[in-house]
Amino acid sequence: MSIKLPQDSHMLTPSFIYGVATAAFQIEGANNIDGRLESIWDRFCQQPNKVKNNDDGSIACDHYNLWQEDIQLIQSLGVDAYRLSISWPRVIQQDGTLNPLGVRFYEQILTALRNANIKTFVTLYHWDLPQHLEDKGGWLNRETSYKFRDYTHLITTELAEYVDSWATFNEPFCAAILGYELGIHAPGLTEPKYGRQAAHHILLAHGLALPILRQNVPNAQIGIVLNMNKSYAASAKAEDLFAELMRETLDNQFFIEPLMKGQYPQILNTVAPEYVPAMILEGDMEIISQPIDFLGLNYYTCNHNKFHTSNLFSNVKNTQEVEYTDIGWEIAPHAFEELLVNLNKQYDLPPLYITENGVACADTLINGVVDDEQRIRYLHDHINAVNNAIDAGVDIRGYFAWSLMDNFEWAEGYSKRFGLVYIDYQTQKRTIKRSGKAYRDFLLNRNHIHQQ
Ligand code: IFM
Repeated sequence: MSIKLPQDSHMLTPSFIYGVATAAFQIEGANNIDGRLESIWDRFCQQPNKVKNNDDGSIACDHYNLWQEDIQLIQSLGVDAYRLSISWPRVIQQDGTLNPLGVRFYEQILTALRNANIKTFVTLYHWDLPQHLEDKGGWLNRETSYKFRDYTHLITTELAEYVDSWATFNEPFCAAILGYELGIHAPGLTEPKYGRQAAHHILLAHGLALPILRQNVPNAQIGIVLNMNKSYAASAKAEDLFAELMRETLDNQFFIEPLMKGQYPQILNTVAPEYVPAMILEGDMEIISQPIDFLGLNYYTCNHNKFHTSNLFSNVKNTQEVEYTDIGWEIAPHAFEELLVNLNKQYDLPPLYITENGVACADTLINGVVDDEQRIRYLHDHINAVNNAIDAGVDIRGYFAWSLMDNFEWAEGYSKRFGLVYIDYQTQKRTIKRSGKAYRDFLLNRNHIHQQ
């Protein structure tokens, strides 16, 4: 099994960017070294049974110490770009000033990537809010949006010269709804109204950071990353079609519509006003909807929805026989293509990057080999889904596999493996899986095609 595209695919031209992605908390470890402050995920992990096996991020992939080896790994995969995130609590001290040791860590990584001719896609917030800000209300407190703007100003002033692309946030849906409404993620709050208010403040923070980024990094691309799954109705019954609409509205449109059109989905005002953020100040929507250079999209799976009287929808399994991943997510590349084509019809989109796509497999290392055939098929099928969407007119400029290496999978701890590289958490030994080699060979092959 290998990863292949049609010979005439636009995705084989040199301008299309391929990368691998990670996030700070998931790989770095060293969470109390060199002045790094506590984050909401450190605190969440300390609470019993919030994270599978009570795992935490104190060591993770020890990337804080092994970053040089990891950059060599990235290089050996032959990718064009690396997407990473900056840990806010590592680079900003309690008094709001920069932590030089934290800044130095990222400076070294970004310099090494530059020297290796690898483009850098940096995310400013991948869920690790400093705990001291959570203690003052976190994303429920409007003040946090201004703190994010200040952090953006300080860190982009320092790192401007090293970064090609800046994303303000990764997956506001997860940070706000999983963290403040469903309690599955840090900080673990479960008040129904909290999720949408936290989401509003995150989107506001994104908007407040944009002029700062325009000023500090005028030559970089600036955007935000949203996660989207494709929603389907469980049946053709009107009530299930309504459930599908509400799932799509609350999970996807709620986040993209403010960015693109400066409004939350109007249907919520009549059908589910409890999902409209309670505190929106005059001017907020204009701040949120300022132009961006790119939109990052993370795609993994689809969902099927049945009407539910109190929750509007409930998740059910597909009635067709389909394949699932080790984390229980349906594999649905056709849904990826549909999602992209639909979004392109709905909005006047900026260029898109697929900033994450990947699969959790029950990988095992046997005699030095991880034979992850399912992951190779997944990558092949999803890269081809992107190709079909491009053929249908969607402007997509890049694709990042999630993830470079196995890492801390949030509430699932280390039990789920998404990497192209296997991590032995006892020894920290890295082993490139068969999928990593297939991705590398696909990229090598692409280079040969355009050298001919
Ligand atoms: O590991 C996460 C990542 O941090 C955000 N997007 C989804 C991935 C897989 O769950």
